[in-house]
Amino acid sequence: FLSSPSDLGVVLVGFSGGQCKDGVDAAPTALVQAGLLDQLSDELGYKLHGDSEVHNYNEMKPAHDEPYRGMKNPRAVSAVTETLAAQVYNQARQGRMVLTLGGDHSIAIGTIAGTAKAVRERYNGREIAVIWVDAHADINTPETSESGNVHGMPVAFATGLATSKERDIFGWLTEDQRISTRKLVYIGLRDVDKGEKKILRDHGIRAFSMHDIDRHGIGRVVELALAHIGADTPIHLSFDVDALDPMWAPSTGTPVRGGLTLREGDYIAECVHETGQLVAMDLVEVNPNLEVAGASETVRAGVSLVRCALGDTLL
Ligand code: NNH
Ligand code: MN
Ligand code: MN
Ligand code: MN
Repeated sequence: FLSSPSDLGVVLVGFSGGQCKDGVDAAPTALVQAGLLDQLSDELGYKLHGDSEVHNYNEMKPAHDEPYRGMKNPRAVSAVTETLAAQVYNQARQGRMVLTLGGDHSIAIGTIAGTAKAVRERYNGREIAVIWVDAHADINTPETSESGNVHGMPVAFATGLATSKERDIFGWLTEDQRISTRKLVYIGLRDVDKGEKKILRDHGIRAFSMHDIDRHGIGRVVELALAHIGADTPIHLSFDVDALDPMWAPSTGTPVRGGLTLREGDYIAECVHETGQLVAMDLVEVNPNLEVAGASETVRAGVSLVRCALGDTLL
């Protein structure tokens, strides 16, 4: 699905408005300083396009931004993700793989919108699949959310389970930017809200929890997840670093114990790469300001996940 497999569109998103903890906006800088982009070009042979500087999207502050349907910072998150959707679209439409470094997970409203639209245009109407690797399902609607944090809602907006008529509060999202719940698959879930469980059940959404990984092993789970998507579908991989156990990724806003080992995370990324179907990846929720002792470990884990998804091999 990529016309130029060695061209990579890079989008660096310094943004924390989808949740309440400062610092997640510093992740792209930390990942770049750890050498990620240099490694992608020098070791993995990618030609990099797009951002060489981090966008400080926290500066995109609307004059007023009171909560709407319980959502916090709704206009700010909407404006940032709308801008991002265009950025990702402009890279993806040229047949480039797109790597987005967040930022909190609300940014996936924009990245998925950009990928979905570009792939539809390039491949006459073809839909993308999304593999969402996360401790959380991020499929709350504004009405089911207990926190009001938009980073717990991106999948609801991306699938159209949540919609809005306010143009400046996600009303800009159009049908060609959305994905189907049938082409969505989760890996790593272990902290799913009550309302989210009902949504997953009601819509028959394919989800592999940590329980499934314990029972079947990561090898079988990834095999089943990819089989659900099918061999002919472009894949957007949205990787929340909190899918990893806090042992490997302590510096994140909402760590949940009992998660993936770093090798299991890397294995998922490696297998997605092997399909040849990967068109976009997000790496989100690295927060170097939290658990400062573990920040460099968390950044290293993030670097490793991206390298694996982009084709680093062990042998
Ligand atoms: N489900 C909770 C919420 O809606 C927590 C979401 N937190 C995340 N998601 N880090 O990945 O706010
Ligand atoms: Mn730019
Ligand atoms: Mn998430
Ligand atoms: Mn999460």
